[in-house]
Amino acid sequence: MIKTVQTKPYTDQKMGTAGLRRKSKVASQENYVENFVQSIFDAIGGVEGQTFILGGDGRYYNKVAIQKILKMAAANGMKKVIVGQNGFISTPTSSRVLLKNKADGGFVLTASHNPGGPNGDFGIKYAVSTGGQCPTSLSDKIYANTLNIKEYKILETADIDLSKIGVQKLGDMEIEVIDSLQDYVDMMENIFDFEAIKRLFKSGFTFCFDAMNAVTGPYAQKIFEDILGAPKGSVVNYVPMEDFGGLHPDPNLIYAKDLVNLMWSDKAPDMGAANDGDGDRNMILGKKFFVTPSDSLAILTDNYKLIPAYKDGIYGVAKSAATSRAVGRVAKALNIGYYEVPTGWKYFCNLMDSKRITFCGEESFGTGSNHIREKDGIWAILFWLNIIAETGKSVEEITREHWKKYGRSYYMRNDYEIADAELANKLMNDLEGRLPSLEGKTFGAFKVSEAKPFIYDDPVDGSSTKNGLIVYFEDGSRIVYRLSGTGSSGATLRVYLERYETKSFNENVEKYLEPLADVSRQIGEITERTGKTKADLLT
Ligand code: G16
Repeated sequence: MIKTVQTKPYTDQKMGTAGLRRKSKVASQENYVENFVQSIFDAIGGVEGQTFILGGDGRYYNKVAIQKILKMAAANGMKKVIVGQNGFISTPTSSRVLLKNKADGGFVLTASHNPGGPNGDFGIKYAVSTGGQCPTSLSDKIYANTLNIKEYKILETADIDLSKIGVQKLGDMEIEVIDSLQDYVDMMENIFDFEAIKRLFKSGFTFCFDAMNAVTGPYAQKIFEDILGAPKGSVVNYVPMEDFGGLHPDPNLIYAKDLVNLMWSDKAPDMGAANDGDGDRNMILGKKFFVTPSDSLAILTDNYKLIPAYKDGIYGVAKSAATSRAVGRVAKALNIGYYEVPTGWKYFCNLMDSKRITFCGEESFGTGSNHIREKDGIWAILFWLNIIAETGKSVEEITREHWKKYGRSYYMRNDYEIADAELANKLMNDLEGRLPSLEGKTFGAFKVSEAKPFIYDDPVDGSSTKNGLIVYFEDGSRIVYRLSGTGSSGATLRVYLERYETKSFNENVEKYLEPLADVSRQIGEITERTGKTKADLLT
């Protein structure tokens, strides 16, 4: 029976950089998920006759929310929902399944790289029919709906069994439970040279993939171990858990600690890699060697000819403004299009749809191509394995050769956790006001050449977005300031530092960037306003 439930609005359901992310305790309040989902259905003019994709990264509250969404979809007249078996689907796979089935939309229940569990975070990523996250114009409409919502519709029925592959009915709606792994594997086989990678593993190449107890474990075991022949045990932390076994599933040098320790030990395999909660982020490591995501994007782009799916040519490449400019140098050398966009994968999607770019990436450990409309962690790792298989060179050799050819962008992100979001907003607003007065001023060894907000005019839909503030220096260095859009409480001030070198390659990145970090605190008045003399997290 369809039930119309009276509800009261929540005022905090505005989406951030990638959907809605909140503490699990907040998201599990009465009608919280229901309000948000009904607001989406209403914002797109109802979902009657539509098909959606549904699944999540397996974190706490996924199971409950999936059942709610299925029952609401049925009550709102949806025709069909395609669900990952047991409710699991990675973000890249969801985008793939959405595009393949020409579906109208999709939900991935995840807070991405944020911790999970009752005391962790929960989230909902909402994608539209293009396979990418919903545009800002639509998320604004959804937010307005959440502020005015009075009722939602839900089917009163028992929970649905999502363990068996196949089709079942919920009221008049069809639910198809799929093996999302197979779909994803087929796609990867069509992009990369699996035979070459198999030969690489056969020759004794060693590898460790840390799934961080999150959604990509089963994908990784199947692809790397079962199909490509990496030795059993190469994939670790492969069982998805509701709280990620206490891990913070963010693939960086700080949170993927066990993998980092292994790669810096005498037992290090030839390559190490990790993904995040929902499988769209990646980290690449060699023996005692870290590849920054910015360099990784540049290296993949420079080697596109080695990959079967791209060997005949690529359109162009894009990066977020905060990402280092390494890939810009490659784009120039290859004479392909090059774009800088605000932070957020959705900004790449128009460029992909209009065939302006093939590859894109961000400093926040996201890399991808136009095979889907999300970043793709396993794709990036397979790309590296394919390059290694073709060149016979190690992760470190490939990266050092790249620096030799193009010079090196020394790059780091400094994060300051600021509990009082108001204080953080004021810091940014005041800094923006001071930008014009900075031009021509000298801070230590750095003279400001230009200082301005980053403004992106989308060449496809004509929209204009402001995201972050950039200070350029005469020696080619840069500082970018912006507030994170993926936190669940307070604010995180991100300060991105970049210096460019063509000759001697100083190995201690943190030390080399320290003078610029000092300047960033001075210019941003960070210490004065927050009391912090150094960042809480360096990545
Ligand atoms: C999300 C977006 C990314 C973006 C990142 C930035 O990643 O999908 O495009 O780069 O957020 O986060 P912040 O605003 O905190 O810097 P994910 O992996 O969390 O979905």
